[in-house]
Amino acid sequence: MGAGLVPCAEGGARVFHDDFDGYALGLSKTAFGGTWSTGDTNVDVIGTGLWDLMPGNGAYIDMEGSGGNPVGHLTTQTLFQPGTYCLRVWVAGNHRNGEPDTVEIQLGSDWWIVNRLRDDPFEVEEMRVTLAWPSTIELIAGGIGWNEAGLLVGEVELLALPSS
Ligand SMILES: [Ca+2]
Ligand SMILES: [Ca+2]
Ligand SMILES: [Ca+2]
Repeated sequence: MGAGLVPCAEGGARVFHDDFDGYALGLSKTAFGGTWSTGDTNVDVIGTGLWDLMPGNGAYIDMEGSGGNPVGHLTTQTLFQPGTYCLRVWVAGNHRNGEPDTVEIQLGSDWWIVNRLRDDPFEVEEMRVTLAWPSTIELIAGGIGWNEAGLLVGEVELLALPSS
């Protein structure tokens, strides 16, 4: 089940961060320099100079890619070890149409579904997660009517929290 939005404690050591600015812009991207895998899906890396729907955010992800199987599914290639974490993901509306897109965020046995309206700016979602076994972060496009215009993901951050 979804763990719900339990606010994270302040502090913690950053163990993962990606603002997507380090990748070349392009449509139907499947290669992320060993940081993410996309399975048999693709996503778009857009931003300054290519479909810049949210100026001022460098590069970011359109979770519905282009052509092929554009229902994006990003998985970190890093396994995070058992412990307590704060996962933060910045998500914005698709900025193109009014269809109800979502992105499902998973870490270990916890998951939650993020909704955004078309014109919503990047806003952070955060969740405190305790991992019982090594796990990846996964971001999965969802909603109705996959039309190659998905929610936008601007940044992902994982903080390791002190065990209490
Ligand atoms: Ca960025
Ligand atoms: Ca797209
Ligand atoms: Ca869509």
